[in-house]
This record gives sequence, structure tokens and C-alpha cells, in this order.
Amino acid sequence: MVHTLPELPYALDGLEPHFSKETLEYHYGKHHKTYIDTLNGLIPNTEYADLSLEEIIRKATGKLFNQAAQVWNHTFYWNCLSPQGGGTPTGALATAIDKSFGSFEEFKKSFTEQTIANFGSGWGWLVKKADGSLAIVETSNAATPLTDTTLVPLLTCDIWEHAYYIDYRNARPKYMEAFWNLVNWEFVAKNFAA
Ligand code: MN3
Repeated sequence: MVHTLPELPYALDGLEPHFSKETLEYHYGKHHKTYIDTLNGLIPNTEYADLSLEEIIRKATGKLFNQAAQVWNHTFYWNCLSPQGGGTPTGALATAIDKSFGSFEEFKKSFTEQTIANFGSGWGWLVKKADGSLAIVETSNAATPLTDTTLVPLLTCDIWEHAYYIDYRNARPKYMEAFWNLVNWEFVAKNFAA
């Protein structure tokens, strides 16, 4: 099976002024695409050739895992963002956030602090646990909560430097400030309800 780069759910300049068109040209058009091209180069004539992306992620290790997981993480990340994003969640998701973190503001503060503190390259995640409660999880490099079948990923923030260096240089806190203006809470709520 040949894996393809999913279309962005908005135009390359759709996340401006928070994330520039140049950032998306590199992050989506080069980084994300390279993970897919490398993945497609690794799997022909192997036991992974006909597996879905999720199946590869749950089975592979090393270089193949890294490429496959980065493909999935980035597709998920793009869907977590929207030109109409930002604001606060509503409904059952908002209730679950209040229950697990005290309030939306407390959640936002904890997610921001823990993700800023994630050393090196990685991802910050909001996940739903098997008991329905929510938790913040930090992963390194390509690691993804998808490999833990007890967790449902709801939201992610890419904190590889390539996500923010063009717009914010080394200022991860400024990037995260911008990130909150773009969060697609409808997508997060859909993941929560699944
Ligand atoms: Mn990235």
C-alpha cells in the first residue's frame, strides 16, 4: 500500500497570523511529506507492505516506527488546528476537562507548562484514559499515545523546533501561546466522543 500525504484541512496561509504560510510550506510540505516518502521507501516487500498506518505504528520499531508515527502524529496535529479555532471547549468535553483538571484555565496552564518543559523534540497530548478521565501526556521524538491501547489521543501540540523556528525562533512559549488561538475544539470533542 502506498501512503499518501493527506490534504491540509485549510490553505497553507490559513493559520496566519499565528503560524505563517512559510512555516506550513516547510512543516507540511517538506517535513510531513518526507516522513511519508521515507515510509513508502521502507515498506515494499516487507511484512508491513499491506498494513494500515496504525497497524505499522503498533508493530514496527526503530526507523520504520519513527516514520510511520510521525506521519500519523502530523496528520492528527493538522486536524487539531483550524483557522476558526481557539476559544474554549463546550459540552461533554468541557465537563470532562473541568472534572479532571479543575477548570479549563487550569488545564491550559498545566498543558502549556508540561509541554514547554518537554525536553528536546516531541509532542504534548491531551488523552482520554480507559476510565473516561483526561490526562496530559508528553512524548519524545516520534512516540505517540496511539501505541497505548488504553489511551485515546484527543489533542496534540508538536514541539519539534521545526514547528516554530521560522515564526518564533527558539521561543517555545510564544509558539504555544499562538497554538491556543488555533485549537479546533470541535475535532477534540469528536475524538472525545469516539
Ligand atoms: Mn512536526
